[in-house]
Amino acid sequence: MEKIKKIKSKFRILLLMFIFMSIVLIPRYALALDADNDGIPDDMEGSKICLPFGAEPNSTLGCHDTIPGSADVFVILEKAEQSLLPDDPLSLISDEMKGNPFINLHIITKEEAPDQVIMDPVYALLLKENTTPTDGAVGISTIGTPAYKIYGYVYTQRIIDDVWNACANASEILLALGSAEPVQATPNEIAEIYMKNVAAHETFHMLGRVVPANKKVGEHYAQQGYIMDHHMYYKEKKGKVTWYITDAWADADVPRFR
Ligand SMILES: [Ca+2]
Ligand SMILES: [Ca+2]
Ligand SMILES: [Zn+2]
Repeated sequence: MEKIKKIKSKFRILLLMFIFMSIVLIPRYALALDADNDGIPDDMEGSKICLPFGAEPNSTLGCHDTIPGSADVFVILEKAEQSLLPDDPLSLISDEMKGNPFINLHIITKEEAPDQVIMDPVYALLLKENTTPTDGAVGISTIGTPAYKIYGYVYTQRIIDDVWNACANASEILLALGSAEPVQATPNEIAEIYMKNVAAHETFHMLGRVVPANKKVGEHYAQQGYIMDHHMYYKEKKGKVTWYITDAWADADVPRFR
């Protein structure tokens, strides 16, 4: 009797150890496969992803270099038929984040990622241009990660109308970019950087970036000078209209993938 008990308890210890190891060791091993946390496994980093996923290299569609240690972010930019977007609408991401180890931006076409799929479980973010002119938000998107299929909008005509309406009776028009001193600018120049700001802002919402909410005005308040917590505003004084538009990123502007 005594002997059987002993064997049973040894077996129980072994069983518990096995369960413990399954819980603790296996997930750790799985997580270690994607060191830069962009959904692309380590053993594929540094090589090309050819789209649609699995397409032969040198196919008519694109192959994209991935970078180990840098988040590879894929964005489908869906312009309106009569697009009002400036050239390179995502330049605030590609310029400002250059040298930042976190972002390697891939702007791709719908044909390259039908259904937004890059590779399971990585999706391209879908940023659409909407030229609806009536009042409303200048940008909207789902807060998420590339692990989900999500999309957002930038409302280009509303942005242009915003700027032109504000400047309609101005004797002088100025633009203060980031923390720089205001300089003279045209409404078109202001609308262009405004659209780039909104495109970058919505893209980063789709990467899970939010700022801590302010008690009174929520997440979009103009005070820190960062793209993610700033809506554009202007001041008018004796006919002089000054726009304040942010083109800087916060240190914590790190994309989230899971
Ligand atoms: Ca990776
Ligand atoms: Ca990467
Ligand atoms: Zn926002």
